[in-house]
Amino acid sequence: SDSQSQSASNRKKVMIIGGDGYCGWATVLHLSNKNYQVAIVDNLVRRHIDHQLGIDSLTPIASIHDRIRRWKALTGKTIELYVGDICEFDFLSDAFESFQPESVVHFGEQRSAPYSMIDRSRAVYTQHNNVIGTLNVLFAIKEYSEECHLVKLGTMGEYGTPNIDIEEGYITITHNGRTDKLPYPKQASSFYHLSKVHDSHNIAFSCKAWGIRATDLNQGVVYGVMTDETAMHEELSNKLDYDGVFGTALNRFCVQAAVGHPLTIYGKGGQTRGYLDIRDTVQCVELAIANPADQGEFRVFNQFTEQFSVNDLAELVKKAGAKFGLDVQAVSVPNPRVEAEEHYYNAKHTKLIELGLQPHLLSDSLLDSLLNFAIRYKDRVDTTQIMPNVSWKKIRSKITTLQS
Ligand code: NAD
Ligand code: USQ
Repeated sequence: SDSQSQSASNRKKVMIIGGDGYCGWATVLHLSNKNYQVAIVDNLVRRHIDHQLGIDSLTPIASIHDRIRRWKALTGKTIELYVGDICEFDFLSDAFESFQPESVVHFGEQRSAPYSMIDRSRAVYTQHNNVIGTLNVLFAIKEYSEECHLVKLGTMGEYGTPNIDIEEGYITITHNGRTDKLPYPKQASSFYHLSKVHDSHNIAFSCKAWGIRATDLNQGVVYGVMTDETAMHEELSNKLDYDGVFGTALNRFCVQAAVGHPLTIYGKGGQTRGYLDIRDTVQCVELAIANPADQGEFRVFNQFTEQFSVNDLAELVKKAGAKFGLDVQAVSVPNPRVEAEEHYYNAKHTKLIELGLQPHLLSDSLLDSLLNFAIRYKDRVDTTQIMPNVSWKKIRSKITTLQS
């Protein structure tokens, strides 16, 4: 009816690039549930990479088409789908012209540090995919909708681990008697993390040169699997990576505990990072969209809720496991990465809280539910995929096959 199409056109239109991925899928459903009009742009390359490497999510996940059909059947809400590669500008510009987004949330990158360190071809793929994809998004915004707010997923890893406090994007420095507010120094430690630094520079320049608006969300490591929406039906389940290439620290430790594999602490385990629950990822993105940057502004938020060292996480998972009768052991394995294993770390993260973020801090109950999930699906775990098999120092220009 007219009133229905009227209300549809009043609803805010959000394009979610990478909407078939871990953070993206949870965000798609959350925003659709909040009555945003949502379109997914994704070339499904992550599913393809998983096939190539022989890895799989802990949880079974439905195809993108089944996911969208199930959501429609349960809620009556439509999610539009554009399958294609944002590195192809013709495809991306067609999607922009057709959907006319008011915000674009950009999750669509190769996001594994180990993957980017396998060999030259994966390093080049990662930087090409991420840097050119983001450049194309910037050009699409300039060409089709200069008002459109870019919400870009960056990473806390852009800053590295400096021996001073980490600020949110900018630092005020006094040098030889003069003072300026400058971009916070970047010291990323993989070709993946560096791709995000290059993106940040390209976005900052485009905001200045063309007057477009952007928010860089420097996200910490995400943990958890369920959100209110993905819990509604099996076919809406999110994926959970636990393998040595795409799996991240706390998620991996819960799966390792469930299958009786010693927790894999790399080196001394003092590596400290910012972490957040996937339920806060979706909240933060919603807050960024609802409170857009000004025209010409390049805004940076540090998106995490708590800091932990790898050793802290291992202790927490050991304790939680004991409640399930699991005898969780931890081992130090030779660190495959080049990174500081004992260091100062104190990163600001107040801007999203000021906008209204209500954090889900890591609690016993979350660890219990994540462990429960891992135990429920433990027969799906391929234990040969758990140990890390990508070495920062052994990277070669020759094509490398990963043998487990
Ligand atoms: P993911 O691999 O699960 O999802 C990424 C999605 O982007 C996939 O569905 C993939 O098919 C798609 N994609 C990749 N390249 C594309 C291209 N050229 N065109 C179209 N689609 C493309 O990753 P994730 O864990 O959901 O991460 C999403 C974003 O959040 C990434 O930018 C990542 O760097 C960032 N991030 C993730 C974490 C984390 O812990 N998972 C932490 C901090 C930041
Ligand atoms: N680590 C272990 N044991 C493991 C796995 C990891 O000790 O089994 C250590 C790593 O050496 C590292 C830390 O834990 O010091 C975090 O590693 P991770 O694999 O959990 O996360 P990382 O490689 O940093 O990448 C992940 C996402 C990436 C995102 C980043 C946010 O894959 O997309 O950008 O988290 S951040 O760490 O803040 O840069």
